[in-house]
Amino acid sequence: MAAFPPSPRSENISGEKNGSDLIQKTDEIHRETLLNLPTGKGWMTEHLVQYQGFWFSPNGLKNLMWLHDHFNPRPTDIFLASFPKTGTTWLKALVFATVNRTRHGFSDHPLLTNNPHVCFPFLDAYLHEKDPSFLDHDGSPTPRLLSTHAPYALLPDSMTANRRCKFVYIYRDPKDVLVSKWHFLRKLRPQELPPLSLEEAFELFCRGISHNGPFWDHVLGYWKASLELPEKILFLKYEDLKKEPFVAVKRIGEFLGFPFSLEEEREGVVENIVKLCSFENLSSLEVNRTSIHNFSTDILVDNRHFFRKGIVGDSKNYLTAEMMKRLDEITSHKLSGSGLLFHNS
Ligand code: PAP
Repeated sequence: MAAFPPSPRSENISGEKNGSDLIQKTDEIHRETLLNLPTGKGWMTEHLVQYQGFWFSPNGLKNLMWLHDHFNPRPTDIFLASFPKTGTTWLKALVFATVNRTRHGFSDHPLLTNNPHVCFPFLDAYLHEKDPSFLDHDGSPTPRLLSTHAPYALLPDSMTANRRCKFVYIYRDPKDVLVSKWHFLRKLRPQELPPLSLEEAFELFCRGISHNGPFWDHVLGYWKASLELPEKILFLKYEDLKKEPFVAVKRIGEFLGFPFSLEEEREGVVENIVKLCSFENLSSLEVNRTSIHNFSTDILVDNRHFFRKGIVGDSKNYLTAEMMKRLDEITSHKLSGSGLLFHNS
């Protein structure tokens, strides 16, 4: 599917060396698209823009355009896809630890001194500021682990049509997603903008005006693709990971082509991964309590903000019964007939 208007950028600029030239030219090419889009109220920026039914921050959409223009997936790439605040940080840690378990010992593991977002970079938060060739020359071991919040329908064909690249997707009860997102973005919202109340955030979320939203369309896009391509997309639920993390880790290993041997299971390797990546462990590490993650020049996040409570059902402490009911109704309506359920039990 052609998600973005064709542009001559790849042919014209691929030979140029200077990253800022590349950025400027891509900006010029896409400026018209960006200027003419519908806008809605932003959570962290003044507004979000709507493109092909989905909402993005203006820079978020530019990043997606960059992905289309410059990203060359490798057949061995592993992508983690998610709607924001559905468990990305946790799943990054679990996948990184699973795939690289023969490279790193548990006593001096990279996840003990690096936030999971460092070990497993975001595609969408880097490209528009950098010479994209950094992805091809970063020396990262195979398989590359890369993540995206982009909706499935707007990913470049090179990522979706390549049968060998694998995706792991995580979803979560939207009531908890909304509350998690509101807490998180409230901390990142610039002081120049008036605060965003939970009631306002709720209305925006229900109307789908949320980064990479509507939430339900995002989930359904990956859900349908996972039904069509079960060997390419593993569909996971945050609540299931909380309930049975050992089962989830074994499934992840099997799906990605790194199955756990009986010997590894006997030696407790799965347990060690689950323990290493647990909320209690990750959130107590020095790096996740005191350091800052630099996604781009305009997005700096205290690592501790990625670890709030990490529990199921916290939304009931913030949303009224009426709000919960309305969100549940939207969810049942949107997902009816899809075969996807959101029960937490
Ligand atoms: P992102 O989109 O900004 O990367 P993401 O990691 O998807 O955020 O979601 C953050 C949520 O996952 C937080 O949920 P909460 O606000 O309801 O608490 C965060 O606490 C939770 N989380 C982070 N790490 C873990 C973990 N190891 N286990 C369980 N939940 C976790």
